[in-house]
Amino acid sequence: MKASAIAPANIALVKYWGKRDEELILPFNGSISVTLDKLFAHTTVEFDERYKEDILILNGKRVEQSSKDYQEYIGNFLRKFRERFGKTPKVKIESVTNFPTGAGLASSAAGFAALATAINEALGLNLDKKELSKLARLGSGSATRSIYGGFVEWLKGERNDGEDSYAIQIAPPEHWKELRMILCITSKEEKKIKSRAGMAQTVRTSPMYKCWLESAEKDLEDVRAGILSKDLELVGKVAEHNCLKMFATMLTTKPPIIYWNETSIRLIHSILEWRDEGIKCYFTMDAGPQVKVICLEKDEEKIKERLKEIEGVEDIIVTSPGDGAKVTEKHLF
Ligand code: 2P0
Repeated sequence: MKASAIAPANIALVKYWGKRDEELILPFNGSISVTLDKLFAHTTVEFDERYKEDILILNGKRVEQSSKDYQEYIGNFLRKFRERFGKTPKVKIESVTNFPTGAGLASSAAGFAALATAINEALGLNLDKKELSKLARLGSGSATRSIYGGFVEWLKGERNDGEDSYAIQIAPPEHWKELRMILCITSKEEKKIKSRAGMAQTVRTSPMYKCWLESAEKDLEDVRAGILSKDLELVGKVAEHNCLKMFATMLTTKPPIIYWNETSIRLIHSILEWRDEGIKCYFTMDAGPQVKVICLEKDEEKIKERLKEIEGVEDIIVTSPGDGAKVTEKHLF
């Protein structure tokens, strides 16, 4: 009852921000993302009677069951998993990521997509991708989308039991392989407010939240169409506006949530200036200070060179659309 999986991070073009059900992790609005080809979580699970308790080791460090992080994420997920699929022996989970966690780079998306995929294999559950995406969703909303490669939509669903809230693939990675998402790392520190708490606070207190929901369907429609017709301008403009609308809701919560740092702002201004010069580039950001530049392969080098010049940029990672979660024979223990 041991298996391993590798799953990618994803970056949303139309964001998920706000839950209609916190237990089942059901969103108020649908979202669309690109699965990345360079950021991964690699996870091994083993269910065995010899373990006296569930064990989690994240990037080489034991996460104690008594910690808030454990209880809110893994503990909660394992409880929901066992309620749904029945009692199992205790499990040892070891996971490593090849990028900083908790800094707005979709580590929970990659982590829970890898965990769901590894559990499915270890226990021989034979879940198809749709069911796997629902299982990953019970761990973290954005993980729903990392099951698939390429361009992915998480359908919000209408039902209270969440059975119609899962991911579908809009197009495989090969459909638009020239698309680039350049990740500009402006800080590797863990953020102070996790997405989970941030979005709950937003739903509760931001007067802008209802505006956010009003335009979600239109943004989804435009980005879906833009992906299918490979229209960078349409996808870029709508993604950028969608991101800024999400930040408008964050900034207007009580107390305010401000994920940006000075380098984030510097990058935003630069990208807007470069666009005025005629370079086709757009930005998006998530619950953290990193800025992601959306562009095409032909402009990648030019933009990368300019990004290197910006004060405060610690690292630049160029990503393309990549594959979804998959089982691997390589075990971590
Ligand atoms: C997204 N984010 O669509 C949005 C944009 C952050 C900003 O999904 O509570 O870690 O585990 O469901 O998935 C981050 O939220 O939150 C996220 P939970 P999650 O990518």
